[in-house]
Amino acid sequence: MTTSPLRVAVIGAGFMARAHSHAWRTAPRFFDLPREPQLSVLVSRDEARGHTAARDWGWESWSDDWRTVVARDDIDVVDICTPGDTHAEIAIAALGAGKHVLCEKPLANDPADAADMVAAADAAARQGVVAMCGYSYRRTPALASARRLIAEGALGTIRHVRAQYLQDWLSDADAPHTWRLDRASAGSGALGDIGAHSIDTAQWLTGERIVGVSAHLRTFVSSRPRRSAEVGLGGRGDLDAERLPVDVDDAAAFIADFSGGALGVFEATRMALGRRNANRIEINGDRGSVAFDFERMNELEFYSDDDADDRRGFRTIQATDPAHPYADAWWPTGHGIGYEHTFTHQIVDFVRSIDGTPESPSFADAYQVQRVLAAVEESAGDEGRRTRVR
Ligand code: SOE
Repeated sequence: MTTSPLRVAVIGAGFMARAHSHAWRTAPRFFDLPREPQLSVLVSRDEARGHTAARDWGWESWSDDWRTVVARDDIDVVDICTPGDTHAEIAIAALGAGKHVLCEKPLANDPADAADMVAAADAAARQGVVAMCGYSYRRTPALASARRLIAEGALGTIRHVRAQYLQDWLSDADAPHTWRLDRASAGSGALGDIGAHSIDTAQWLTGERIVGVSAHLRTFVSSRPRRSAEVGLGGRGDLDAERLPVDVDDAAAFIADFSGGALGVFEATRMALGRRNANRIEINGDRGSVAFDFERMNELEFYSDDDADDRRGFRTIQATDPAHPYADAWWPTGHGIGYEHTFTHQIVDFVRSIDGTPESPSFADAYQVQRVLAAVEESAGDEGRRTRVR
């Protein structure tokens, strides 16, 4: 085992780069890692932002040129936290230069780019290089436990998958425009931004693939004020500012056929007032059910039909118990973890995959999600016609 530090470059200086920066710093402090991450360089096109982000988030240096950085001999990992339209170019260059790559979701903006990324990852894998996609919710202890229950057969044959990802940061028609509302940058709207998480989670939990969909997409607000300052999600734009067109979906709804015969119902929206980050999934089998809501991320609801007649009912499993994946590294039972911990767990798994544990989700797994997203768009463009995932 090598003990040399893992020299990391993060590309981006937004919300996700911040979450990843925190995770890179925290992971080695709470988990045993085969290699110690070194926060070498943060890359941002914006000088002021790059400087500040690098300083505040603990990076040794800042650069405005990702091409130079991914070619450097003293960088081992490239962590891509930029909008989707840049993922393929950066990832393919980094993998070609022999760097391990962690890439934010969705993998790309369309299946063609994602396929090119899979090819680059396959070629790099032959040299021992790892490529992983950042579907961070897989690292929620309660969901990882749900997966274990399903794999053990506790739910029996899966019949229903009911997934909703509900946010409300775009409910205000004057919330400012962002790259997440621009098709060229983001690929799609709620569908690719948050629906992609639900698709990944559902396929990963059940071990089944979505093979067909019937979908509707809706855009409720077709223009928004240009943002005057860098804000987080939502807020209110300047009403005197120029309005920019929104060319992505605000909401997506689709029915899905799973490879094992299960029936899925999916909904993704950033306009469900009062639902801030309700990433929910319920799965029903012929022996039991699980239900999860990220707004109560430390709990998992479980129903078992094997229970005695007078005990039947959903029980709430406390996923903070050390028996759950990742949980033993943190606080005493009941003390809870939050959103940022999922990213810390993602870094732990990524670093361990560099040391030989198979990466998950691989670029190939993320490509499958991309194909489902494409099928949803195709179906919605054809009035919801049932469409095969190709
Ligand atoms: C915005 O909808 C967003 O930041 C997503 O892009 C993330 O993937 C999700 O984790 C939280 O919400």
